[in-house]
Amino acid sequence: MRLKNRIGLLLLMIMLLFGLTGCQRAEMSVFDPAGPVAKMQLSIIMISIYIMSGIFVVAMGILVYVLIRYRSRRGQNQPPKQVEGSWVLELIWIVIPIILLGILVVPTVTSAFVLDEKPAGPNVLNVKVKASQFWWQFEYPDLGIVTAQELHIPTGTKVNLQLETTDVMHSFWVPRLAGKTDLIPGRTNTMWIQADQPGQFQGKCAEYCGASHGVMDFLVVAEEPQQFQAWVNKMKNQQVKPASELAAEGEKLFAQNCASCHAVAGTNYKGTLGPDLTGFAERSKVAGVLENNEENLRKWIADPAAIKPDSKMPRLPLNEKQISAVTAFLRSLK
Ligand code: HEC
Ligand SMILES: [Cu+2]
Repeated sequence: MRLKNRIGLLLLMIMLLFGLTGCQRAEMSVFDPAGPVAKMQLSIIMISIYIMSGIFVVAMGILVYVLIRYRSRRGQNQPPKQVEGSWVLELIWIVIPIILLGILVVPTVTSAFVLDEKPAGPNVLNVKVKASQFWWQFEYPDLGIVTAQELHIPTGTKVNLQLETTDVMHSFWVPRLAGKTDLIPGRTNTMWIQADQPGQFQGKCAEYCGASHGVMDFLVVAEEPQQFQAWVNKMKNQQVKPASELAAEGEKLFAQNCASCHAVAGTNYKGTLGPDLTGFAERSKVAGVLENNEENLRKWIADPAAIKPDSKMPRLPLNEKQISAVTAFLRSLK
């Protein structure tokens, strides 16, 4: 091999190695399922991986055998014996794929039916998921709660999701809980998820939807049923009392500048163009991507598009002091 080619090959291998390091992010791995839906889907993935690995090994084995056995040798100028129209060979490579496809089809179709069935019964939680560029709303119609970016669910419970979009196509994907389902303008798709253990599961929009598609993140927060109930009670009985003079000042600014788009339970701010901010201080992220602390919240309010390009939240004409006040108000929403 030429030196140039060798260097090229080496670089390619290093690149492939970097590719593998991507597998480290276990929080987004379908190979680490945390509920029955993801487990069922993983088992189908594993069957196809086993089948494909088997085919790969056999095909490569035959290839290597043929390469060695029939390679041209010194002093030999006749081509090897040619095979044509062999019934036996033809049958072998028709029948084997049919068998393999059969092995794949049975569990795939069975699981498709199981997953398609809408869970019913008193113990099922219903959630309406509404996606907008570039955020997620979660509404619990039976509980009278609306929240955003963080979907709270009780463990061991089937959660029925009704998926809708207010603008373009998006896709709801929480790799550790279930495969993707698209949200399509003008229609309602459904899926269900369940988390077996408490934990936080990273979700992502998986259908390109605009400049900030890559940061259209959300979290599924699975809690023990009692803890979930405590969260529900808290969300339903919000009493908004600004904790300080600064926060009270912030509330006034909020009413003037923000309430046309944002709602807060327990107040008369009812905007719906942006995420519901009830209990905002308890969320772990700002806009689904930044850690929820004072500094990041200020950054977000000062210039949303710097964090999420083309964000539908405008940059408002607030000075530093006013941003401090609004930030103090939002941080008092517990
Ligand atoms: C024109 C409507 C509009 C106005 C006015 C508006 N926002 Fe927003 N806001 C949005 C939208 C839309 C988003 C979601 C952006 C995204 O994540 O892409 C958002 C997101 C947010 C978030 C992140 C919420 C979350 O769930 O993490 C905060 C906090 C916020 N806005 C605060 C404010 C404050 C404070 C004001 C007033 C100073 C304000 N907004 C004014 C539309 C608006
Ligand atoms: Cu998207």
